Amino acid sequence: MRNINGERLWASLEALGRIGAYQDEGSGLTGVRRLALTAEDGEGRRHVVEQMKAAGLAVTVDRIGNVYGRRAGREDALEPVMSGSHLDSVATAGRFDGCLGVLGALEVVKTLNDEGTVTRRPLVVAFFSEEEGARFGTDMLGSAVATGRLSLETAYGLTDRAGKTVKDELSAIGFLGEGAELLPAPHAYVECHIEQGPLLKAAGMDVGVVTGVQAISWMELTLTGKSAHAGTTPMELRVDPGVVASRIQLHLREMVRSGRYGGDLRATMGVTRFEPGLVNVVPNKVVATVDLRHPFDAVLKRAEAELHRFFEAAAAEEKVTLAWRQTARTPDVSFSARVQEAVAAAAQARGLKHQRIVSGAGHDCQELARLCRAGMVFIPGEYDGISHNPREYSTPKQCTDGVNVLCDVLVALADE
Ligand code: HGY
Ligand code: MN
Ligand code: MN
Repeated sequence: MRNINGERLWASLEALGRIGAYQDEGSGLTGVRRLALTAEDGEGRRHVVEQMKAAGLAVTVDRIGNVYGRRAGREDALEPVMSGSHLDSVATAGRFDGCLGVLGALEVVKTLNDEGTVTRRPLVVAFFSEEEGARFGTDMLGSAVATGRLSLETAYGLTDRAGKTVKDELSAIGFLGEGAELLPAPHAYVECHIEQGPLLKAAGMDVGVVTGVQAISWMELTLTGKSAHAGTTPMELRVDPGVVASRIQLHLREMVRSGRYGGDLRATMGVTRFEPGLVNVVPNKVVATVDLRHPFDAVLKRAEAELHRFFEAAAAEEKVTLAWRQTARTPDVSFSARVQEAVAAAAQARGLKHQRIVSGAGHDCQELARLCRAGMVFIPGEYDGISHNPREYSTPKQCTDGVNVLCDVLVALADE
């Protein structure tokens, strides 16, 4: 049984974590901020590309900035086995989300290089653009384009809050590649990722065998009212979009608590931007986002329908104009039973405690699952598995265990 080099993996996570590092005022911790296609993301990408090349991989960049590092197989014409994740982060990130999947796959390659093993099939290490959706508004952007769910034109036209487009920002960081964006189906795809939640650690597990991903719905609402003086304007004369945003927020909590959608509906209003955003001015505009998730798409659809009815009615009652758009929408996805079995068998063989788990977070793997047999290896996180936060932390042993299992699964699939 081969073992990856855990110290080398950990050092690579720490080195990448220094790119885009920032001092988080709230926690006093050092976080990571590498929003997609920013200069920091560009620096992180170049850092990993250098390591891919140093590991002997042939690197290509496609037209949406996805990067693939290919390692030849004994029968090099066969479809490759692919593994990877993303390097972009939210604005208040840790150093494991996405990075463990990319650097873990690279560590598998380095381990195979060290022992001179060449797998039957080629191996490809990948990272995809804007997985988080935190800057351009829709998640799994690069992998959605690579697998045909979103068109390149749609992706190129997405803009950030400053009106900068994906295409221009790809060009600005030097990752507007020439490779065809539609990915030929790999033989299989496996991604190692932190759980980003409390379940595995609480259950005393070393590894999560991921069965799939829950359904996700993102909406962006623009509520327009009438700006006015906060002191002189009588309440009955106001048209206040802030009131509608607050009513929607409270209704989300009522929907969750009502039990109408079982106990698994998750609802988040992550963004509320008030304009002009001044203490003594009734806002004239509020931009708000809603993130709704549920393990079953049919139930999420019912929740969406109720929410749409509610925010239309609340806006009308408050005489506020409502415009809204769907910014991300993915159904629940099930992962390959074959890959799940391989993950479970590898964990078992290593004496690692493991259990099945549904992913609460979206991942590039759910896009690849439309192309080929796909699955994920989760590792537990400390501090209740907190993520999208500088406190995100998994131990060197947890990372090594996860990447060892990843290695076993990739080699098994690549020798099929
Ligand atoms: O939002 C998500 O679930 C993922 O982190 N992009
Ligand atoms: Mn992630
Ligand atoms: Mn994330």
